[in-house]
Amino acid sequence: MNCKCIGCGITLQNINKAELGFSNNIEGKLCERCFRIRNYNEYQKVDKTIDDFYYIISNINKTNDLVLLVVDLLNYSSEIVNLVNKLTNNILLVLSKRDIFSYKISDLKLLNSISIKCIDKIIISSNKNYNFDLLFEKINNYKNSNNVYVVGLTNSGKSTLINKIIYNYTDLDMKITTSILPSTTLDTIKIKINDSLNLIDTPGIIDNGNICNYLDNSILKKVFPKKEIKPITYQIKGKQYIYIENIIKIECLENCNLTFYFSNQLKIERLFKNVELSDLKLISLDIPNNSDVVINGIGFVNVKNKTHLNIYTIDNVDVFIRKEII
Ligand SMILES: Nc1nc2c(ncn2[C@@H]2O[C@H](COP(=O)(O)OP(=O)(O)OP(=O)(O)O)[C@@H](O)[C@H]2O)c(=O)[nH]1
Ligand SMILES: [Mg+2]
Repeated sequence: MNCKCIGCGITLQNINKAELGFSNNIEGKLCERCFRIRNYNEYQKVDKTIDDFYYIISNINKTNDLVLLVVDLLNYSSEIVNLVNKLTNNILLVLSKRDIFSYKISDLKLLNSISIKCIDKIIISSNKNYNFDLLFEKINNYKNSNNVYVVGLTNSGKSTLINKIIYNYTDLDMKITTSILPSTTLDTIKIKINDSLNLIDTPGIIDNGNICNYLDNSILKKVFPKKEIKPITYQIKGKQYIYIENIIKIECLENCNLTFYFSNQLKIERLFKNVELSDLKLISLDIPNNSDVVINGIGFVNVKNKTHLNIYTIDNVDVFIRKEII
């Protein structure tokens, strides 16, 4: 019988150390990759494609089961809309990582910033165990059968959410592997929460426009906010440049106020001089009043008064304007 890794769902094998799922002991519970993430914080990137994921979605569509769609507000992109359009099941929208936004901003405001077709929505924080009783109640109210799928983009916090439900509402002594790297969960993992509820974790969909796909582990560690983001405002006078690590440069050509909602671990610098950064592409944007400029996967810049910005970032990364959410 094929045994699956309880950390990431991959089928265990003891033949090829270089292949996914390797474990010396295939009757054991964890593959070597999960063991290394958990014990040494050693991350091995995995190349997955969107097709691997849509195969799972087509199987979910064959059921009538409830889907929890987990969305991280720092990573809300058109890929989520594509995903929703492909799903035929009832969706309970779960906005994750509430803790990274100040509690002065109301839940309602954050919830209203996303409009997708769903039967209900809720905002939670797994780190702070925020709103889990209500989430659990909603899951039980809306489920059509014993099975409930947990889907979303990579890194949206699906596995961490399931771990919190295991911790809060079961006596199970187990955890799914979680990490800062995209594609931590590699295949479906079915967890029996009680006699009438199984939660099924799924591999996250890869969003090619997300900057995290193109960053080294050292920067990735700083990209994900571990606590509340303290926004930083710059009053720009004349021509100035803002640098975020060496991965984003913003050229401001006129007076404006820019407020940055990025992890405070990232180095954000304002300079009067232009430093050439190789391999970054230019995106030139005319920004209307009260807008956010979203740099997919890392954060957004709030702009109150209309202005023009030249944004340089890594090729393939989505940069787009939306109506401000805060
Ligand atoms: N601040 C904060 N971080 C969180 C929260 N939930 C998850 N994270 C972090 O988000 C990252 C991704 O979490 P995972 O649970 O592995 O995400 P996932 O959706 O299962 O990712 P894949 O398996 O790759 O699809 C980890 O670094 C988590 O610690 C939360 O409530 N607050
Ligand atoms: Mg996962």
